[in-house]
Amino acid sequence: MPKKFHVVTIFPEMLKTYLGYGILKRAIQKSILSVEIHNLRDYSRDKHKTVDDYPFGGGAGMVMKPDPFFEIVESLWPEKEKRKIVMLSPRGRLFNQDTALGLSREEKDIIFLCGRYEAIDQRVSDHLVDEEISIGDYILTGGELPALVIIDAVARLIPGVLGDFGSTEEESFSWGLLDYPHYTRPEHFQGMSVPDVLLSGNHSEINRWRKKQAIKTTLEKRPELLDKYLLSDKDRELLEEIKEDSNELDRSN
Ligand code: 4FV
Repeated sequence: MPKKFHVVTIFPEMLKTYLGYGILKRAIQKSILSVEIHNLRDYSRDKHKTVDDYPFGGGAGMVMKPDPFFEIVESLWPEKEKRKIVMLSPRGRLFNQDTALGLSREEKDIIFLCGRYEAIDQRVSDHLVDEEISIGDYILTGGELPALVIIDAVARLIPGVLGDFGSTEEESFSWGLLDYPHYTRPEHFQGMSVPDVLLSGNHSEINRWRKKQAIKTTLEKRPELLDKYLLSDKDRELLEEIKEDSNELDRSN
């Protein structure tokens, strides 16, 4: 059974474009993934297919009307137990790789409600939405990009999607840490070379170097992630080495 996403938007073409390329396009062609896009305007009952109106209480901008959202959900996904309705909004739970993993294991169809204008009428969130998700603390012009970000991050965790484009197994090697440095040909470029260990063919040494680099990079750039990361004894050994290396560096400077 393909992993089923639905996206409710007033700009369907915007999504079709992004989904028509690369790994996502291939996963959809191989029916590992299905993304159905629905135009909210088709569920607006007035002859002008209006989906927004002036805010009660005044104020700038327009608010999206509740009725087209209730109309599409009640007509396409009446069974609550078979659907998970996700509204993209800056008020939502902050999206991260763990959220992506959770959604990749979700059995229900995942339905994204994409807002435009100032906001969506609060009654949609109060009575229809199962979860609000934010992709970050900034304000966008619409929920379409957040929906694509989530579909992209979740899709690559579905077995068979990445195929030989990389593997999430390998990724889980340093799940929760920042990635280690990657190199490819040419070996020598403008006087810049590649760390010898990567040319050694010694895979346990290569894995050790990669894990050390992942811990070092995380310590330098996102130390708060390291606090959350469960260090093994071997990792603790690498962390000590990293600290010694930097003390040596300080001493030598
Ligand atoms: C957003 C975010 C976001 C708010 C009003 C769309 C905009 C406009 N969604 N993560 N950050 N949404 O900024 O998810 O309708």
